[in-house]
Amino acid sequence: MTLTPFMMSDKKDSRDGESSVLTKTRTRTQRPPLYKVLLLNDDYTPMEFVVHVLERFFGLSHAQAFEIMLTVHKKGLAVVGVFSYEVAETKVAQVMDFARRHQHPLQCTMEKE
Ligand code: TYC
Repeated sequence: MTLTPFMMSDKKDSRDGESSVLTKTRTRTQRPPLYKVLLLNDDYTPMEFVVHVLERFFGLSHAQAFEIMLTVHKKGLAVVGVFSYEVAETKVAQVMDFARRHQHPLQCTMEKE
């Protein structure tokens, strides 16, 4: 028998009676869960204050901030952004602290997407 480079041995299978099983492990990429940050309407927080909050903590333009503020005002709540747990938690804490310091009842919460 002539041996090609791929057949460096003429033995069929040196493992006596053993069958070979090849297993492939599928590695699934796990993306971190995302969290929606929600702003809630109330009757007392001034519209301009909410617009300012959205510009300051969510990096929105004045026009985007005004639009989202109006959605909250009309519908009761709106998603203002989607973030990792840690970032969402920080945004909620920043908004709640800022509102409290200005004595406005504005509420901001987060929920898993
Ligand atoms: N409803 C408030 C008002 O009429 C405005 C407002 C908008 C308050 C959005 C909270 O998340 C809010 N002054």
